[in-house]
Amino acid sequence: MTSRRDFFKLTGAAAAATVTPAALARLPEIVSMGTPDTQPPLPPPNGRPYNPVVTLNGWTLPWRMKDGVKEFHLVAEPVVREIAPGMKAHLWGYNGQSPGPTIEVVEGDRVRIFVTNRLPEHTTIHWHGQRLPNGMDGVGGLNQPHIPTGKTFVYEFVARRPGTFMYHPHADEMTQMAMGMMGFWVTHPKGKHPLIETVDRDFCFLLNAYDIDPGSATPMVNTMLDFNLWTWNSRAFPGIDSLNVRLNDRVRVRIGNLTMTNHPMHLHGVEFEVTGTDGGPTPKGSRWSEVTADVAVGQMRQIEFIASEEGDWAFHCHKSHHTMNAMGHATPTMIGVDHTGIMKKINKLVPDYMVMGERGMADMAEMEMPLPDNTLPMMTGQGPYGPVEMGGMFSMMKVRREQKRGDYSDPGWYKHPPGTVAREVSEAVAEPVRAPQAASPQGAPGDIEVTVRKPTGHAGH
Ligand SMILES: [Cu+2]
Repeated sequence: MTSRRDFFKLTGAAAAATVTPAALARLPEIVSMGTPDTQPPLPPPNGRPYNPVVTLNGWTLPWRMKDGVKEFHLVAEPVVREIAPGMKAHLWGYNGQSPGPTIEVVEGDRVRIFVTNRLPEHTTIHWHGQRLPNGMDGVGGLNQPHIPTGKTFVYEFVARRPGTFMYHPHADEMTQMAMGMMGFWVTHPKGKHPLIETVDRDFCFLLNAYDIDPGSATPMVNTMLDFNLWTWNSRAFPGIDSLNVRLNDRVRVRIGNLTMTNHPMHLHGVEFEVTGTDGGPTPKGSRWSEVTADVAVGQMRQIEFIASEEGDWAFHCHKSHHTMNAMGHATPTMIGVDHTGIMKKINKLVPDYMVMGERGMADMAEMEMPLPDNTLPMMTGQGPYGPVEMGGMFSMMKVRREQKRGDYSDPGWYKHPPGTVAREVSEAVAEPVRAPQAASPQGAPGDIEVTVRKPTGHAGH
């Protein structure tokens, strides 16, 4: 985190010219985060008690208590965000990162949020899902004038109902969200709530997506649907931290979707229930067990379960192209196409040329292919048994007997008890018994070879 002295250094002459020292003291200190690592939960130093959340590859914004009001200071600004080791993106965010810090308050708290705009264009903040006075809702032009570059606005309201919320601009929205401006908001219940369980671990993250050309660093902001980086809190696998829990912990995971498509979120190992949406906790009679919950555009879901099975359990979006990183979308399906003849001819002209995907795409996770600078491999990550062949919206929940209460550190790979891992068998495999071959439509008996080639170019996901 930057210190107060750093803050004065960062604000520079321009800010000092427009804001007097006395006015600066009236605003809460700006706290900034310099790393994309998951920060430990922030226990409340004052106010009503609660069990804090852990933001995946993120952090919670500290506040200042002033005359019984929780005061926060968000700074909208350009940031450099590491999407995964090997790739940094030039995004817009808040207080040094994208997404911005998580804001945690308690039902009934009066909150005052100062928003300083250090972007090259105007902005606002909309507090998604909150009950608040209309003039605090943050739709630029409709509820308030936009916050011009260099200016600070203040929002103030009471966090009236407990739940899972988010914040994002409602000004030049397509650009500003495509650049990474968003953050999580959790309002904890005051005291015991009949529909809200006390949990041992409470994780949160936002689903977001970028369109960044291989070899570049700035998202293309006019992209409507054809994004190529699918991220949780602006991180792609293997840059997404695992959710580390203790065996038999009650676990809550809160997920919000600020991409332009839906994400069926799938957890291996245990069943869960959806216990809340951005509308609040769900009635108990409406809950059922499932292992995949769709989070549609602009929606939030909180899922809950008992982590009763040890191991490293995959947790991912079930759209398989969302567990991949940037790739040429125009790659045709090459499975089953024999390139032997043509490769000899091409290699005479281009010695290093290789064909991708002849036996499926798994080769790509192992191939030592030169990539443009600042580009993630399409499928990557190493597990204890080899390449994981994933990217994008993929992580793991690591459930361990020996994980300490309150310890969120990565316990390493699961050590499977002997005899509990799928393994090779040595017996010979017999040929299958097939029905007699039918004649082809032309009347000639024998194999019917079908070559499928997907059309290149497409719209929509
Ligand atoms: Cu998805």
